Amino acid sequence: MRFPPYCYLLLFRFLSSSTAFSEPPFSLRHLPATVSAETTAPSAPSASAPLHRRGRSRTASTSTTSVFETNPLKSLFGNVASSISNIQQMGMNQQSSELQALIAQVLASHNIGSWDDIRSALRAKQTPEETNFRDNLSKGYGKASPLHKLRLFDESNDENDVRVIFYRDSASWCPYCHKVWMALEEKRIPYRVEKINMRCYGDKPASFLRMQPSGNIPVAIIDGVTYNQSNDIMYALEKQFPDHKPLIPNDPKQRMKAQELLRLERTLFSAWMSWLTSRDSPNGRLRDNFVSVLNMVEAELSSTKGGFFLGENVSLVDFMFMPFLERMCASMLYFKGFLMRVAPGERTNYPALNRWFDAMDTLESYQLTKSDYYTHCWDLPPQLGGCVPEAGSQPFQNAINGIESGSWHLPLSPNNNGLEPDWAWAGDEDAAKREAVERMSANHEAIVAFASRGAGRSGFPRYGAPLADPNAVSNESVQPYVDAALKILAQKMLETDKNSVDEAMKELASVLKRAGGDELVEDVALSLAYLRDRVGVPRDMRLPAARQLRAHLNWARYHLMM
Ligand SMILES: N[C@@H](CCC(=O)N[C@@H](CS)C(=O)NCC(=O)O)C(=O)O
Ligand SMILES: *[C@@H]1O[C@H](CO)[C@@H](O)[C@H](O)[C@H]1NC(C)=O
Ligand SMILES: *[C@@H]1O[C@H](CO)[C@@H](O)[C@H](O)[C@H]1NC(C)=O
Ligand SMILES: *[C@@H]1O[C@H](CO)[C@@H](O)[C@H](O)[C@H]1NC(C)=O
Ligand SMILES: *[C@@H]1O[C@H](CO)[C@@H](O)[C@H](O)[C@H]1NC(C)=O
Repeated sequence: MRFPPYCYLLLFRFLSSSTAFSEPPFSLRHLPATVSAETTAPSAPSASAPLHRRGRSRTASTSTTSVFETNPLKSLFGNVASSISNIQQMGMNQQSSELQALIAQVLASHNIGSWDDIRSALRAKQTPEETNFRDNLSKGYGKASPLHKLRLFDESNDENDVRVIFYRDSASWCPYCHKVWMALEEKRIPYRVEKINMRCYGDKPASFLRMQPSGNIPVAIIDGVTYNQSNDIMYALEKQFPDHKPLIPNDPKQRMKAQELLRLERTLFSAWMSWLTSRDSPNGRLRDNFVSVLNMVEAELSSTKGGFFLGENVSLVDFMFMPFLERMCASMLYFKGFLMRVAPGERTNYPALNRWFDAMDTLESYQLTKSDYYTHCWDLPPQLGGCVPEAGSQPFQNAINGIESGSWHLPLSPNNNGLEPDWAWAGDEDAAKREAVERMSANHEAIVAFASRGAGRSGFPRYGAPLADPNAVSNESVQPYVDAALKILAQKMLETDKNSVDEAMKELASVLKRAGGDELVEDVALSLAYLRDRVGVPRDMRLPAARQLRAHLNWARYHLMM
């Protein structure tokens, strides 16, 4: 069975939308959405955004909270309590500035300062590599990051050496961009990045459409020549950069083998697509077909010496398989309950495949581009026009969506309870928290405005990706409170004295509740959930940092709503 290229299915579906761009929080570009795990766990990502305020039931109340009454630190800010009753009689502006003064007092009483203070505290804990991150980013140096716009690798290159402009998708969702990105990094070819939206979450600049009328990504301009297909780009890089690490073997026998494996890759792709996008027949024909092709891949990998498809050296074949195998691991588990990659030490029918994943995990070129299951399970359906969940997959969906305890709740369970291996190479828990605080504090204004869409309005027109809503309207009135909650959260991620930070969050809740009732507290909590569901990997941060941030956002919501 032949399938149209991945992503291709929806090509014409969103052609007519045209809207203004929205500001992205973490990266300097768009923040398209991923998902919600909030309301009911949707059995499959649907086009409706689970989390926006319209239709939500609200219970307005200004009653005193018991938390406030029983707060052990009450005396510390007793004057806060007494001033609140007056606030309710004030005009809107005065009310919010009074409230903000009270919140400032809460923060000050727990030694929580400005975002600049948070960055100083972060700096004191960073490793030298972390401290240089932003500086190297602007120069194009250091370990690769999705935030690089210019990539020079190190001082041996300067801007005049750049011969490649690489157009890839803003959200790092597109598998065809993924393989080109890894090849550029593995070969250490200097390049410049232009981020282009996919149709399912935004619009494309006219200048890009003039160059590539189909709108498809990736595109690369190499020495002034435009290449508009991922494979053409990969082969052009091999040809035009002979002094860089070769990804195509010289040996004719190995070349033949590579051709054969690339055909197998397409066969696997088709088997995956067929099953993922349909309900299997009662006799499990689609599953059987997928498993039999996967077994062929397993056999190939178990017959090579060394971790990669062609043996000890990584090649183009590995980079062609990787984007799809990564997406298979995520989607087959989520939609079909079919586990391909296991946690270290677990039994599997695919030991060679698991060794290959481990080998790929050692490559910086892969580490940089690696996504997580959650991001993929919500980025695939809009690209494919839907994926079909099968009976029995619900528990896996819950675990991936962060609903299961320990998946996005503190303390985090290792390897998400065995379903998704941790990224040991990304450092320990504290490193993960520092990464999350670094990304938040570097772009806090945009992040706060973005999160506060959770208490605002959804936009028009809508886009295909669930919760990608570039025209959504942020609720400005909750922004100062969301900002305060995120500062407390950042402090918690850096802090050793956790009790004080927990108290700070409870006191914030009390003050908000006194002044604005349950509705205000709920709006702040909704904003935090909105952000939680839209942390994308690798676009915003790596998986360990994303899990920490998602779990700390849940911690904050818990203390607010308690
Ligand atoms: N055969 C093309 C396929 C590229 C492709 O299908 N790209 C998709 C994204 S994965 C695309 O740009 N779709 C338009 C869009 O989503 O905006 C290649 O290998 O480069
Ligand atoms: C910054 O880049 C230089 C040059 O590549 C490198 O020596 C240094 O380790 C990098 N620092 C970080 C934080 O990556
Ligand atoms: C790529 O460019 C060629 C030549 O300009 C054009 O014919 C083709 O339609 C383009 N392909 C895509 C996918 O845009
Ligand atoms: C792997 O790459 C190294 C370094 O480029 C090379 O010396 C070696 O011969 C390669 N191995 C194989 C099996 O091609
Ligand atoms: C913004 O949030 C405030 C505070 O909760 C709420 O009263 C108001 O209705 C919200 N505005 C919009 C446009 O949703």
